[in-house]
Amino acid sequence: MSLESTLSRREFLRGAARLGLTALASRPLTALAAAVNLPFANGNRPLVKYPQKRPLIRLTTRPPQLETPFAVFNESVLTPNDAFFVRYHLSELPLDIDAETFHLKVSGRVKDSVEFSIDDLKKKFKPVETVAVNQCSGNGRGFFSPRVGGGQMGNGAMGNARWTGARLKDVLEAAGVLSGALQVSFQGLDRPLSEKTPGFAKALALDHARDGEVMLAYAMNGEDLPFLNGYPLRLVVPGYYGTYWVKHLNSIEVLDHEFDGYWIKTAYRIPDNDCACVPEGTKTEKTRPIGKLNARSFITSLEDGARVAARKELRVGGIAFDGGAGIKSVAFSTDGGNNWVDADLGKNLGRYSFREWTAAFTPARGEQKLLCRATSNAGETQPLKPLWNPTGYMRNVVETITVKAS
Ligand SMILES: Nc1nc2c(c(=O)[nH]1)N[C@H]1C(S)=C(S)[C@@H](COP(=O)(O)O)O[C@H]1N2
Ligand SMILES: [Mo]
Repeated sequence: MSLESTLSRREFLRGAARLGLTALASRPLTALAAAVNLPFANGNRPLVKYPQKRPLIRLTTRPPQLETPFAVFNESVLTPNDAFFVRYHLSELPLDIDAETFHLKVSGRVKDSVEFSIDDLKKKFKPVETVAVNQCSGNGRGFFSPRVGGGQMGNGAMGNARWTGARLKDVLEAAGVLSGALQVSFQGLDRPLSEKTPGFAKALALDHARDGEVMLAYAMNGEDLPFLNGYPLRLVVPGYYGTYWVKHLNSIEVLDHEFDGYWIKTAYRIPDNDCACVPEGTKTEKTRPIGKLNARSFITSLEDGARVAARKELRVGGIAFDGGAGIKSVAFSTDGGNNWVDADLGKNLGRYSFREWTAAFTPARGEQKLLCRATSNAGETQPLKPLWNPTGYMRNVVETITVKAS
């Protein structure tokens, strides 16, 4: 039941106008002359300005899929809302959302089916805040070799924000979860173009849903969520890949059985082994649903190919994160990985956040290969060679950039 299909085109446009999103409802968006070249085959992408967003790297138009230009990650440890990446699977976006009439419905194995407005969620439940990384499972897929199908993204399908909302635990408690409940499913208001495509729904185990950390977020970095990041309400699942962070969330159902929707049963699955990987070019036999983020780190203060002054000390900076153990250390190498030093870690914004790091570097004349490698408090570290899987998920190889000193 798509809301849009029950509305006339005129009403639809009126709704979009209210949100200032007519540019999304009609076709042409201000295509800027600018473009970027992601460093892999067919990596040429336009930089396009969408409502509430600065120019971002466009992967697809319908639905809009936008990647954050990598330099943004050097701007601030919290990714600005207007630069935060955008990922959708379905084409029909709920441009007619009205925060005044919007309701989140909680139903299924509960004492009472209940509905909450955004105002209810703000007033009836204690607001909580978490800084957490939202990263797409396919972040960096464009670098897979051999190449794999799916959105060919660079490393800009991630972002770190301060999320504010109600604890899912508290909202489930208010509805009264009944015995026999096993999982909780979530669906948003976006819809497929064709009835044959399954709506975007995900599920979590009941214990996970009630862990006190999973959140119904109505604010991001102190402001309403941008429309394209799930306005007016989204699920935030700290430490887990973005696929679980359902946007435009209006329906929660408590299930007495295991959820068997397409987006968990068929899509977003990884090889069921320790590395979530298989030999290059092979298929996956046994799979499980994707789960927590693995450890990653990036140099953000210098671009690959940057020119630096020789024999002058500079500080190299970057970010690191993992699935919630928190970052213990970041090792930094300036000689292609032969020698490593411990970087200095920046302020700790919580174990789900980007952690900034810096390290001193005095370049010798010529080319230098700079690497960084995060280790989590759980002892997890990044592989020196990329791990491969046929869906292009969970890339976390140690990244290398080359700088030229003269
Ligand atoms: N309703 C809805 N929620 C969704 C999706 C979607 O297609 N529809 N995509 C998911 C995926 S795969 C990712 S990576 C994140 C991206 O969040 P963002 O667009 O706010 O960056 O949203 C998730 N939530
Ligand atoms: Mo994703």
